[in-house]
Amino acid sequence: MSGEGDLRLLADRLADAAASCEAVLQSAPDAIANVAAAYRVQHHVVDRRIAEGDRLVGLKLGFTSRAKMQQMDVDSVIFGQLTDAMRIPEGDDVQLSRFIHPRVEPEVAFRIAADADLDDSRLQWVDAVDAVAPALEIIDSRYRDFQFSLEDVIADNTSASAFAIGSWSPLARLSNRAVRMRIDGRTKAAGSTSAILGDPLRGMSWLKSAAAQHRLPLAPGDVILAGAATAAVPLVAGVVTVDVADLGSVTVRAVPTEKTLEQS
Ligand code: OOG
Ligand code: MG
Repeated sequence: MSGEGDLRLLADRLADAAASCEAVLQSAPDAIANVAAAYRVQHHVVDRRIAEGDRLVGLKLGFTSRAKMQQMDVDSVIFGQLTDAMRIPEGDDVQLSRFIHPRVEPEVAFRIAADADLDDSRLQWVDAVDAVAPALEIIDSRYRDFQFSLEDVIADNTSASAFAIGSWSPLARLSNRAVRMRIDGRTKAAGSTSAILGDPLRGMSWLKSAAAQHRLPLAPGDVILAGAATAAVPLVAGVVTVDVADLGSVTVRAVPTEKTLEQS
């Protein structure tokens, strides 16, 4: 059984791994007793980022598609927390040196309407969404070899590391839109939005019940990443583009870090 102090130590280890880009070993089998304890570690990890200056900007869902569950051998939907420092403006460069062993995956994002009253218990969260956009997520497990248990990955803020969002469109039905991810023009993954819980908007109903159990810090204007439609692929240097049919695309450029030349 882990006390709060032990969970805080685990959180510090994960936060240090992210800051130093050095992977850590998975936690011992009994170190995180259950999913509830794992979310407590996640809250400590995120609280530390906030103490260091980050601002929460939304939530992400994980393992909402069979492709992702099979890839990582995990079979539960989970949530993580997004901060402003993780956001890459559409079209911008992102330095690969920020990450340990990054992977990229195609997603869709929802936006919570500015006038949504999330404290109203009668509100269906699907009704709180006013816009949708193509998105990509860069995940970067802090665990060695990208190997983890369900509790480990929840504690590690669901491998959240960076994300980019394309242009917002008014909310529309999203089932069965073709999704494609390319790096330097070469297709790396292809699928459909139906792979995400049958319809990505279902994730909002899942979040509403998760919010009833956890301290979920969602606010009007925040974004929700609905989870990857396909398995993730290793992120290498190049231009990464995700297209979602009828929604448009989002692009970032992953760049290797220039080595500083020693002056002689
Ligand atoms: C965990 C994050 C899962 C998704 O979209 O399914 C996720 C991982 O695969 O490391 O972000
Ligand atoms: Mg994801």
